[in-house]
Amino acid sequence: MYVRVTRPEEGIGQIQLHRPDVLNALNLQLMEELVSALESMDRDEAIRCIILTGDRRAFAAGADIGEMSDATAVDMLLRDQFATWDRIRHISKPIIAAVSGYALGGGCELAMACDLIIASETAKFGQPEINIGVMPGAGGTQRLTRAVGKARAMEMVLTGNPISAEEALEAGLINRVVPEELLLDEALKMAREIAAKPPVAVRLAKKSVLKALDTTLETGLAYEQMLFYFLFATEDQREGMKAFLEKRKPRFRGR
Ligand code: CO8
Repeated sequence: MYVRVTRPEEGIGQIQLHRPDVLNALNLQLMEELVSALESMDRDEAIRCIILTGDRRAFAAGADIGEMSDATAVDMLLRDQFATWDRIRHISKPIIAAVSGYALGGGCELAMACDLIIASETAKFGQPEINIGVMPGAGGTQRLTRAVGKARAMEMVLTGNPISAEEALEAGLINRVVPEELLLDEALKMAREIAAKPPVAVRLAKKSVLKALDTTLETGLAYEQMLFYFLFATEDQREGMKAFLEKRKPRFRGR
């Protein structure tokens, strides 16, 4: 197994990439295991937020170069690895990437496919594919550009040079930077906070924010309004607003 699945606390699922010999290079098997684990947590009502992490040296140093080096275009097409990657987009629960060390190529793209990124001071984010004769293929030209803007994305993709955690923070790619030893604590803290919120509202709010990256303002606003109305069909809306008025803590049930 190349992923380790745990439940560090009630309501929180954690997946650790575990191919340390090759800096968690993302081969076909690892990706399949990862996406299956994400989907199984997505189906599990007891889990409300997911943490995805690597180890101290690497979140992931990219797709497995050995696995791709001899492939032809037709091999790649038939392998259709992106079908697996695309399944990550359909995970409805928030995923927090806790990144230490290298997040390069597919590793950076994987972090960007998550909803929030917390990095240790040692993290490095980059799209070095240009150095091995290709270009990003799993969102590196699209999500990165949306996150950091054209100037910085263009520089990262064309030079292949990585940026530090501090630079990534300043560019708006990630949410926060913490000392390495506090990385998982900080991810857990954020996950705990999200896990305490009403799950249906969390799920639809995630969907709506992602929609903003994908559509016009008019369509996005209409989409947001529909989801907002829908939440008035939930018990948690009643409970949340009633609790506020009664000056007590709400008890959300995910219904
Ligand atoms: N693939 C396979 N093996 C890798 C990878 C990788 N991406 N990265 C590191 N490794 C292996 C090394 O070969 C080495 O193995 P061994 O010990 O057997 O020689 C081991 O991990 C340790 O690596 P290094 O000795 O190189 O460690 P250093 O600390 O000297 O360097 C670096 C670390 C800078 C991260 C360096 O390993 C490196 O440059 N790695 C490659 C980074 C890269 O180019 N990533 C992009 C890959 S392409 C990609 O991600 C495209 C994504 C498209 C979507 C995916 C679906 C197809």
